Amino acid sequence: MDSTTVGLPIDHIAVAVHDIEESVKRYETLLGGHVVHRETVSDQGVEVCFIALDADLIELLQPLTSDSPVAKFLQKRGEGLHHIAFRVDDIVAQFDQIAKQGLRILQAAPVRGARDKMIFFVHPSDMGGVLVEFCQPGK
Ligand code: CMX
Repeated sequence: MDSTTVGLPIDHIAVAVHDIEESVKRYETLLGGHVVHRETVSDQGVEVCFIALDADLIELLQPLTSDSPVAKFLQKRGEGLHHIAFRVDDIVAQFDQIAKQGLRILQAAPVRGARDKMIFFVHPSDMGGVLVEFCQPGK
């Protein structure tokens, strides 16, 4: 491993948008990205679309209902960076480690998210204003 490669890898960066179709066009036309996955994640109240750009993934999030967390975010702050997701090998170990540090975790235990990953979120007020997701890829 390169000695400069330390810490958890970023799995994806998520952007909250009003209109996923419009945003997809922007990422495809201006940045050369292409759609690799679309899904409705009802438990999180979002329609998601993953766009591959080189080796990185952008997740576009469009709210399904007006009372979902992403709808609330859009009402308050408008479109923009919503969260950064870090990939881990063992989501339960990561959950326990973060819980031990007393950070505000938004789920009682890891839950199933998009692409069959197990995920949990840490509140932005405990992470310097950035909503952070940890995710473990599905088998
Ligand atoms: N990034 C940074 N700050 C955020 C934020 C975000 N995504 N969402 C909310 N905040 C800030 C608000 O601006 C507000 O700050 P101030 O107190 O300074 O005004 C504060 O957090 C509280 O915000 P709120 O509007 O009162 O919202 P809630 O506390 O009710 O909810 C949060 C915030 C993070 C707990 C909620 O959005 C949540 O549970 N998020 C996790 C789930 C989620 O976002 N799911 C969608 C994506 C799922 C997926 O990728 O599949």
